[in-house]
Amino acid sequence: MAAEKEEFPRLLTLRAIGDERGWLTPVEAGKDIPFEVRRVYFIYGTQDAIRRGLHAHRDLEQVAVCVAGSCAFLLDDGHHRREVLLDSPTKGLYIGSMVWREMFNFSSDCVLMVLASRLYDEADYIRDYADFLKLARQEAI
Ligand code: T46
Repeated sequence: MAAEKEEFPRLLTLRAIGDERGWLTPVEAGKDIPFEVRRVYFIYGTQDAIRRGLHAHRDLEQVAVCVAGSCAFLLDDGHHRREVLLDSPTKGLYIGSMVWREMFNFSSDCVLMVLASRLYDEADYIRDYADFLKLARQEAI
Protein backbone atom coordinates (compact mmCIF):
# COMPACT_ATOMS: atom_id res chain seq x y z
CA MET A 1 0.00 0.00 0.00
CA ALA A 2 1.39 3.40 -0.94
CA ALA A 3 2.35 5.58 2.01
CA GLU A 4 0.13 8.60 2.47
CA LYS A 5 1.77 11.79 1.31
CA GLU A 6 2.54 14.00 4.30
CA GLU A 7 1.55 17.63 4.10
CA PHE A 8 4.68 19.79 3.70
CA PRO A 9 4.75 22.39 5.02
CA ARG A 10 2.09 21.75 7.65
CA LEU A 11 0.09 24.80 8.72
CA LEU A 12 -1.92 24.77 11.94
CA THR A 13 -4.90 27.06 12.41
CA LEU A 14 -5.05 28.45 15.94
CA ARG A 15 -8.34 29.57 17.41
CA ALA A 16 -9.26 33.27 17.53
CA ILE A 17 -11.77 34.28 20.18
CA GLY A 18 -12.98 37.79 19.57
CA ASP A 19 -15.40 40.24 21.13
CA GLU A 20 -15.73 44.02 21.35
CA ARG A 21 -12.48 44.14 23.40
CA GLY A 22 -10.35 42.50 20.71
CA TRP A 23 -8.94 39.02 20.10
CA LEU A 24 -7.49 36.19 22.17
CA THR A 25 -5.70 33.14 20.77
CA PRO A 26 -5.19 30.27 23.22
CA VAL A 27 -2.34 27.79 22.66
CA GLU A 28 -2.69 24.58 24.68
CA ALA A 29 -0.10 21.80 24.55
CA GLY A 30 -1.56 18.53 23.30
CA LYS A 31 -4.61 20.36 21.86
CA ASP A 32 -3.42 23.17 19.57
CA ILE A 33 0.20 21.99 19.40
CA PRO A 34 1.05 18.37 18.45
CA PHE A 35 3.77 17.93 21.10
CA GLU A 36 4.55 18.81 24.72
CA VAL A 37 6.02 22.30 24.72
CA ARG A 38 9.30 22.46 26.69
CA ARG A 39 10.62 25.83 25.50
CA VAL A 40 9.33 29.10 24.09
CA TYR A 41 11.39 31.87 22.51
CA PHE A 42 10.65 35.09 20.62
CA ILE A 43 12.48 36.69 17.73
CA TYR A 44 11.96 40.45 17.22
CA GLY A 45 13.78 43.60 16.11
CA THR A 46 15.08 41.85 12.96
CA GLN A 47 15.73 44.11 9.93
CA ASP A 48 14.00 43.16 6.67
CA ALA A 49 17.30 42.54 4.80
CA ILE A 50 18.35 39.92 7.38
CA ARG A 51 18.11 36.15 6.88
CA ARG A 52 18.03 34.02 10.03
CA GLY A 53 17.90 30.30 10.64
CA LEU A 54 20.02 28.63 7.92
CA HIS A 55 20.12 25.34 9.78
CA ALA A 56 18.17 22.16 10.49
CA HIS A 57 17.61 20.23 13.72
CA ARG A 58 18.33 16.54 14.15
CA ASP A 59 15.57 15.96 16.71
CA LEU A 60 13.27 18.90 17.42
CA GLU A 61 9.67 19.77 16.70
CA GLN A 62 8.63 23.41 16.62
CA VAL A 63 5.63 25.57 15.82
CA ALA A 64 6.33 29.16 14.70
CA VAL A 65 3.67 31.87 14.97
CA CYS A 66 4.02 35.53 13.99
CA VAL A 67 2.11 37.04 16.90
CA ALA A 68 2.71 40.52 15.41
CA GLY A 69 3.73 41.62 11.90
CA SER A 70 4.92 39.10 9.34
CA CYS A 71 7.89 37.15 8.05
CA ALA A 72 8.56 34.47 5.47
CA PHE A 73 9.98 30.96 5.95
CA LEU A 74 11.80 28.78 3.47
CA LEU A 75 11.51 25.12 4.45
CA ASP A 76 13.51 22.37 2.76
CA ASP A 77 13.20 18.67 3.66
CA GLY A 78 16.00 17.64 1.31
CA HIS A 79 13.55 16.90 -1.51
CA HIS A 80 11.15 19.85 -1.60
CA ARG A 81 11.71 23.57 -0.99
CA ARG A 82 8.63 25.57 0.02
CA GLU A 83 8.07 29.19 1.05
CA VAL A 84 5.40 30.21 3.55
CA LEU A 85 4.30 33.66 4.66
CA LEU A 86 3.37 33.95 8.34
CA ASP A 87 1.16 37.02 8.62
CA SER A 88 -1.46 36.15 11.21
CA PRO A 89 -1.36 35.21 14.92
CA THR A 90 -3.68 32.30 14.07
CA LYS A 91 -1.24 30.69 11.58
CA GLY A 92 1.13 28.15 13.11
CA LEU A 93 3.90 26.67 11.01
CA TYR A 94 4.89 23.16 12.13
CA ILE A 95 8.58 22.40 11.58
CA GLY A 96 9.67 18.84 12.24
CA SER A 97 13.12 17.30 12.59
CA MET A 98 15.52 17.30 9.62
CA VAL A 99 14.04 20.35 7.90
CA TRP A 100 16.31 23.18 6.76
CA ARG A 101 14.76 26.57 7.60
CA GLU A 102 15.49 30.17 6.67
CA MET A 103 13.50 33.20 7.82
CA PHE A 104 13.45 36.45 5.86
CA ASN A 105 11.32 39.50 4.87
CA PHE A 106 10.72 40.47 8.50
CA SER A 107 8.32 43.39 8.91
CA SER A 108 9.64 46.03 11.33
CA ASP A 109 6.94 45.07 13.89
CA CYS A 110 7.47 41.31 13.55
CA VAL A 111 7.40 39.25 16.75
CA LEU A 112 7.95 35.60 15.90
CA MET A 113 7.04 33.21 18.73
CA VAL A 114 8.43 29.68 18.54
CA LEU A 115 7.21 26.76 20.67
CA ALA A 116 9.70 23.89 20.87
CA SER A 117 9.55 20.26 22.01
CA ARG A 118 13.02 20.24 23.62
CA LEU A 119 15.32 22.48 25.58
CA TYR A 120 18.03 24.42 23.73
CA ASP A 121 20.91 22.21 22.59
CA GLU A 122 23.56 23.54 20.21
CA ALA A 123 24.61 19.93 19.37
CA ASP A 124 21.18 19.38 17.76
CA TYR A 125 21.86 21.99 15.04
CA ILE A 126 23.08 21.10 11.53
CA ARG A 127 24.50 24.37 10.20
CA ASP A 128 26.09 23.15 6.96
CA TYR A 129 23.63 22.74 4.05
CA ALA A 130 25.72 20.05 2.29
CA ASP A 131 25.83 17.99 5.53
CA PHE A 132 22.08 18.46 5.93
CA LEU A 133 21.32 17.28 2.37
CA LYS A 134 23.49 14.20 2.77
CA LEU A 135 21.77 13.24 6.06
CA ALA A 136 18.23 14.07 4.85
CA ARG A 137 18.65 11.99 1.69
CA GLN A 138 20.21 9.05 3.59
CA GLU A 139 17.25 9.05 6.00
CA ALA A 140 14.80 8.83 3.10
CA ILE A 141 16.42 5.61 1.78
C1 T46 B 1 15.04 27.86 14.81
C2 T46 B 1 14.68 29.18 14.27
C3 T46 B 1 13.25 29.25 13.84
C4 T46 B 1 19.55 30.31 23.19
O1 T46 B 1 20.39 30.57 24.07
N1 T46 B 1 18.41 29.61 23.52
C5 T46 B 1 17.46 29.31 22.60
O2 T46 B 1 16.45 28.68 22.95
C6 T46 B 1 17.65 29.72 21.24
C7 T46 B 1 16.61 29.38 20.19
C8 T46 B 1 18.79 30.42 20.92
N2 T46 B 1 19.70 30.70 21.89
C9 T46 B 1 20.90 31.50 21.50
C10 T46 B 1 21.84 30.82 20.54
C11 T46 B 1 22.45 31.98 19.78
O3 T46 B 1 23.57 32.47 20.49
O4 T46 B 1 20.46 32.68 20.85
C12 T46 B 1 21.35 33.05 19.81
C13 T46 B 1 20.63 33.21 18.48
O5 T46 B 1 20.16 31.92 18.03
P1 T46 B 1 20.18 31.49 16.49
O6 T46 B 1 21.28 32.15 15.78
O7 T46 B 1 20.13 29.98 16.44
O8 T46 B 1 18.76 32.10 16.00
P2 T46 B 1 18.00 31.87 14.61
O9 T46 B 1 16.98 32.94 14.51
O10 T46 B 1 18.94 31.71 13.49
O11 T46 B 1 17.25 30.43 14.80
C14 T46 B 1 16.25 30.29 15.79
C15 T46 B 1 16.43 28.98 16.57
O12 T46 B 1 17.76 28.92 17.11
C16 T46 B 1 16.21 27.76 15.72
O13 T46 B 1 16.12 26.61 16.54
O14 T46 B 1 14.52 26.84 14.38
O15 T46 B 1 14.95 30.26 15.18
